Amino acid sequence: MELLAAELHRVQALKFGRFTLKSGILSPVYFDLRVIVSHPELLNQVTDRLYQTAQDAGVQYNTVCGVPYTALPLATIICASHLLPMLIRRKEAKDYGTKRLVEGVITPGQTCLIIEDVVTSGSSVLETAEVLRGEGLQVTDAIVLVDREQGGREKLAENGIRLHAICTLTQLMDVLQRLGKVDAEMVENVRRFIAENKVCAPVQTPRTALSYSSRAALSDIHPVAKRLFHIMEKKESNLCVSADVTASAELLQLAAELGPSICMLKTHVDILSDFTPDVSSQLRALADQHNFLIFEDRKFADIGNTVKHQYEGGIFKISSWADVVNVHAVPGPGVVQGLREVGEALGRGCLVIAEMSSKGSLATGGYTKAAVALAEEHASFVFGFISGGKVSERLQFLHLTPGVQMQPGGDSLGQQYQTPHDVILNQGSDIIIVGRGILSAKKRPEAAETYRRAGWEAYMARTSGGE
Ligand code: 5BU
Repeated sequence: MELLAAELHRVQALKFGRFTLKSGILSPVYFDLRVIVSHPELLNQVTDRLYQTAQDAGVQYNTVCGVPYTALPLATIICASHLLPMLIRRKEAKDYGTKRLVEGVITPGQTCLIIEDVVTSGSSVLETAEVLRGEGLQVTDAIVLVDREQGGREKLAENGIRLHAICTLTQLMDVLQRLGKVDAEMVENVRRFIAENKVCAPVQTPRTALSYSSRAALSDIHPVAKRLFHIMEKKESNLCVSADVTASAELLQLAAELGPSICMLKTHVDILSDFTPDVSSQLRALADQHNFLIFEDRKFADIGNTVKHQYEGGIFKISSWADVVNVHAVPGPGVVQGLREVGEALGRGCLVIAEMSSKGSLATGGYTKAAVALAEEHASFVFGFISGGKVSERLQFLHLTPGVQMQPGGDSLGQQYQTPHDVILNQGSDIIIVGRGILSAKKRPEAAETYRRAGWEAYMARTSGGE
């Protein structure tokens, strides 16, 4: 420990002074472990200790992944020395396109050990864990060189990850003081800094910090989800407008005017008083022109054979123009299977209603859990949920939330509203569905832009939680 501390100090992998951290707080100590690649003996020493720490803790794992970028060489050395298969996580935030998020052979169900240099709040480790979990791997443990003791251990524990550190910042300071490398005043400064700057981890972290485009690149992503994630990122919009109007001309006007601001338009085609097949073709053309998806909020809830006809036939022929429909879980798997027989070949997708925004809704608790299980069992056709917030850990699933207005509240018939900020940032949902909040505004395009910006800002705040 003394040798390691002295070496880290000698190569200036830790520095003392006044440093502004990424979070904006002023710290008396700063770690820059990138330099250790220039000191091969130290590099070997660090990687030996990391490996040994995992061994001593009895951690069971099949593969190893370093948090990019500093820990990449650390993981590489550990894997090469101990003949362990490694995985590499890509960090680029955008433009994944066809690139994979994780390189190497992934065997779903296997356990991957995470290696990191320094843990502060734990969010970097968590982000890598989310990606690995999204690929079907288990993540149970992370090994780090230094734990800065600022809440990372607790935050990781809440997310099912045990943190094992070679040393804590406090231990490191004690050793450096014994070695005469730092004085008592500096030790006290750092002690006070640690005590005063615990990053308060929320009790639960329901949201994902992963970007929409990163999620589009996950394996097993549903083609409709992939398209939607790309549209959202491109248009900087997680807004779905609920076009609850009764005249076809008004519906088409809404689609044309709000098209540039939205990622999706939600319809209730059966409330139109003057529907003709021409309306759906014109709507389809507008969706293609403005690059948004059409979601017919039909809430299918019958036996498979009946919903199949309701989806494909009648006067509305929903499957011929709607990219997305939704189902109640009440009938059991048959409702999804029936729709899938029609929709899958057409490249359509389906959402399961896991929760409802209305007061007294029965879609709670055990029902919600069963709805999530139904979606998971039919992920070849289902790509997400209607819910008040995040209900599934599967990152490939989207969560869409209705009952959104700028002010919390409700209407006289039981509708209940949350704000865009609540829905995206606190509840961990992906898309806000807004009807009257926009429809009742004098200038609908401006109101839509206001909601688009609010939803996007909440998303940006959610994804920028780096260390
Ligand atoms: P509003 O005007 O923003 O309250 O409209 C909400 C829309 O979302 C409306 O079309 C409802 O039918 C739809 N909705 C909902 O409000 N709550 C739900 O749980 C579900 C759908 Br599912």
